[in-house]
Amino acid sequence: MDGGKAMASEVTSSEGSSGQCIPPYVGVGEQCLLVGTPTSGPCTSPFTLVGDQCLYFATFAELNYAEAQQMCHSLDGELVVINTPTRHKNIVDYIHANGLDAMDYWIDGNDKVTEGDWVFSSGTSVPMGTPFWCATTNYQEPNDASGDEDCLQLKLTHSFYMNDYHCNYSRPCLCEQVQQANKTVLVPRPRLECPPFFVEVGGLCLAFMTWADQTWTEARQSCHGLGGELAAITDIEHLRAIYLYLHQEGIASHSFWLGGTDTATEGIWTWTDSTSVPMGTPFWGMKDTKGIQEPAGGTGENCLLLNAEGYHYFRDDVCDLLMNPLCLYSI
Ligand SMILES: [Ca+2]
Ligand SMILES: [Ca+2]
Ligand SMILES: [Ca+2]
Repeated sequence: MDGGKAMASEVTSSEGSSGQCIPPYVGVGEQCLLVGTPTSGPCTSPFTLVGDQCLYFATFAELNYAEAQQMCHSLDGELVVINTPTRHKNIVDYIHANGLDAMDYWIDGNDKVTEGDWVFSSGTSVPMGTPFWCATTNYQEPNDASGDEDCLQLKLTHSFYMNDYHCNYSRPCLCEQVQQANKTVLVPRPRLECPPFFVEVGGLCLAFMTWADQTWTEARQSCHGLGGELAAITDIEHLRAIYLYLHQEGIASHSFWLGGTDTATEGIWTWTDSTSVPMGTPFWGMKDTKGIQEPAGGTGENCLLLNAEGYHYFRDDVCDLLMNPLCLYSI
């Protein structure tokens, strides 16, 4: 794994209460580091050079296809495009050489629009047949099993040949750093101002950690691990931008912790920096249609949730519930 080293500026310790590193960080010696961070070369952290591609193996994450795409976007990447036999071979060799061979990986390609018409997210065609797709003497993938396999993966039990699979199943994924126009030349695109795992939404750098189901306190630690903080949303335009982004990226079934709490004084909602949480409409959702508005949970509900079931309005909920962190990186 490229030595497992990280650039000094990228070293961010992120230990949970158990003393273990919080994904995407992994333990290297006594430190928690981003995996595969290259010390040099054309790839930007946390991508690693594999053949002529800069790749990131998100081995820690169990994500459906849309979630996997969103994670890659948060790294200024996409799910990896495997469009030549050499790239396929390079990746499979790397998987075996680095002990990454215990799982399936989502890769770019789907036939959602027209059954049997496999396209990359760029719209170009996925190569069919040998030596890409799995085949036995009896059958060949893609087989659209159960009439419901529209997303592309490299499958462990198919020896990392291509397989069509159920888009809603949770699997790790393989991201590729998006390069400049000529994809055969490794010139990294200049990074947006947001660091890895953060994506620009409404002018903010936000990390939607769909792979972490955590209490509010654990979620805060995870945000700290990425160099951020549980998000404070004070501009209603930002809430609108988040709402649109969740639907655009297909992750609107997720609920996210924000940094608001009234644990210190019941009814007095503050962000983690002690500034006030805006109250009322249009931030907080309705509890019912008889005039009761959130927050309505009293002393039993002291943490601020963007609840999918509540259409991502502000709602108070039980701090020990397991939800996804929504982190903000302050530039
Ligand atoms: Ca299909
Ligand atoms: Ca299949
Ligand atoms: Ca409360």
